[in-house]
Amino acid sequence: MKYFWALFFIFWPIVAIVCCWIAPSQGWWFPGAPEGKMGGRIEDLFNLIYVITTITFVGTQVGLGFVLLKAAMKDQTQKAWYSHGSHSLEVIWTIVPSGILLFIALYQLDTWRDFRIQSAAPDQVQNNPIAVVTARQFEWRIRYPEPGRVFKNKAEVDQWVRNPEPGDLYSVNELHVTVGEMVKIYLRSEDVQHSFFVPRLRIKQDAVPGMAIPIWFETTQMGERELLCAELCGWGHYKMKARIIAETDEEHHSFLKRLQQEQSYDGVTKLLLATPSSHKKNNH
Ligand SMILES: [Cu+2]
Repeated sequence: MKYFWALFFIFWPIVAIVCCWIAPSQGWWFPGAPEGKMGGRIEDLFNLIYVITTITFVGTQVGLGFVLLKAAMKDQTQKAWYSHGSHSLEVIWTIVPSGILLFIALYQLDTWRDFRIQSAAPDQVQNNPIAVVTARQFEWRIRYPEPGRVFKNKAEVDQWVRNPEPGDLYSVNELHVTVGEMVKIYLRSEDVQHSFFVPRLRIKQDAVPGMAIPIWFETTQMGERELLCAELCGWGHYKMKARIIAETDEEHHSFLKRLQQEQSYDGVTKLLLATPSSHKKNNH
């Protein structure tokens, strides 16, 4: 029992080292390699912080285990000795973490700018949003501008983001984008706080009620990738799974066209057109 706590606290850093070592290769953090340039840069930052926290956790646990082990090995008849703290130690463990945090804050500035600062967004997406994505309990509602809609300036974009227009097109839990192209969406929430998380792209952004937050990203591969909600937003949080579908320019146009046809369909015309042939069938 003398050595129990010492061994207990030495055991956990060993588990931590093993887990941290195998986690990236096992895909425990992210599914597969990051997609796009931005995905790679975000993953690099993630890995940097991951290494720092691993070293800190293991370091402090080893320190704790060492102190406990030293105490357990001591002559048990000795009187206890009380410390009233150490000034120099306090200074060291205040300055070192502050320095590390300051380093992370400065080191990530470039990525933050390219990913978050509106004026740094590429020209082609400045006044060219492809959709407004509105999170609500418990789904993602997507509103595309009418095909061919051109926004003259930022004020017009802001106006459109907040006020739907008659020609807008809608879909649920399926965001279509053009592959290989930087696209910009506006993120909104209808009720509580949600979080737009695309693991493959390494993008995560909160959807905050009352705000319309622009984000831009690029897909490099055709096909589907998951879009999840990363903020516990209520009992049905687990259901907020959607897809981002990257397709060619042509496919994207025909998708919007199809959506437009479906939504402008009056519910009668097709039926009337279909009647003569069905009559024929019946006569046979
Ligand atoms: Cu949610």
